Amino acid sequence: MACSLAFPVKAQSYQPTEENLKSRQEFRDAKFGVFLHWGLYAMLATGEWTMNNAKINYKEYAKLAGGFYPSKFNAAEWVAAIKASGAKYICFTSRHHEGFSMFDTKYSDYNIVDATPFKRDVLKELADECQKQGIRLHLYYSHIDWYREDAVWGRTGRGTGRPNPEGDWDSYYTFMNNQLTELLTNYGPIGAIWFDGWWDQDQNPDFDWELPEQYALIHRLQPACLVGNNHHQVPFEGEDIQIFERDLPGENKAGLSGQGISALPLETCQTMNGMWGYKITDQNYKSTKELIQYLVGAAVKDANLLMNIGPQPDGELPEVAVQRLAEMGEWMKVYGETIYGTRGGCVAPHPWGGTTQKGNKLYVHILDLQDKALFLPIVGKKVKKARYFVDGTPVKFQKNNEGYTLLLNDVPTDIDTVIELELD
Ligand code: FHN
Repeated sequence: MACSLAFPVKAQSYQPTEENLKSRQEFRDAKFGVFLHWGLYAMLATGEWTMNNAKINYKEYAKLAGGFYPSKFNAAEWVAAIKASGAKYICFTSRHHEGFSMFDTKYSDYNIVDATPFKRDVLKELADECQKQGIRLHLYYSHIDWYREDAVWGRTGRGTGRPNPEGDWDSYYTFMNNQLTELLTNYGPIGAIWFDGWWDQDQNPDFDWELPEQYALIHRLQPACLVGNNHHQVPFEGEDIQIFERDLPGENKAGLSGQGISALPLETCQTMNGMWGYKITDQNYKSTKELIQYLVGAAVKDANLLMNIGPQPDGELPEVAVQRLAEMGEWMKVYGETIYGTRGGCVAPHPWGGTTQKGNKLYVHILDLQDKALFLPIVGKKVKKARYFVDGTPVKFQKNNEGYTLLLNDVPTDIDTVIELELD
């Protein structure tokens, strides 16, 4: 259905199961998720890379855990606030590059239950609440670890004082797989495992992350669980979704997304302000209009938006973020039908916006148009009716050899003026 250029992933021996294929479709239907970057770094309030950037010694950094007591953490409130936005899934950082596990793991004491006075398995609380409130849970999992001595050094985390650059790959790989087994055994259905950090070894092309075996483990434990890897490359064998960072598929403003677009379900992750982890000085939140337009921009490119929030060290979501979520939710209540369950429409994205499509309905999303006429290159299909989605007011249109021109009543000024076309 999508008109955007897509080329298939190279022939693969990985055969996704029926459950997995179903899960991919559900993922594509969902369109909107919320990313949560939460770890010890929230306490430093300068983003999730502080340990690396400030070259903090790993043993000193670990002392943060002794003071981590997010007294206001309330999973029910998080999930309710996120659900109110219309998001259909939450992706939570189970363990980020700092190496601290935000869940109860028996494979390292450096975790929220054993190493903090809080002693609560926040992931368990979140997972239970997601089940209760009916929203999917995805888990971010870092391949990088700036704390563990067995983690092989890559190009980051070199200043954290660990003694052995060689690490011990077998030990670290076993540790990761043990943790993944816990994550996929103890927390109910997990919608996706979202890996990050492959790129840490991009200056060492012979490095083998042994991904196929790891991916197979995930698919064995939960066949419906999607595997994604934020490696900034075209998807590898065994992956179920393709991730883009800070750019919509086909764009590369942030410099991390030059890769081609595969035929797998697509997801773009983006920050709500400018940072992933909590940064106290970053109040530069995108406006509700920008966020909605980004979500629509993703949908017309047949991609999901995974929008990030960095929870505070006290366990609350930042107030501005909660407000943005609520405002996005208000918009989704009205326009969700033109987003959820759609695919990129048969008119490719243009600078004015783009289209989503469901059955014979083509939704024209006009984001930026300084005109009352809009030409749509629709050929081989007949437009039967056109109307403003919001109130059903008919829209006049003219046909010529190259397509159809919509004749709008006014120059569009809404965040997204949606015209619903009924196709033959
Ligand atoms: O290094 C991480 C970063 O902290 C954050 O998690 C983002 C999210 O896409 N991924 C990495 C950078 O590519």
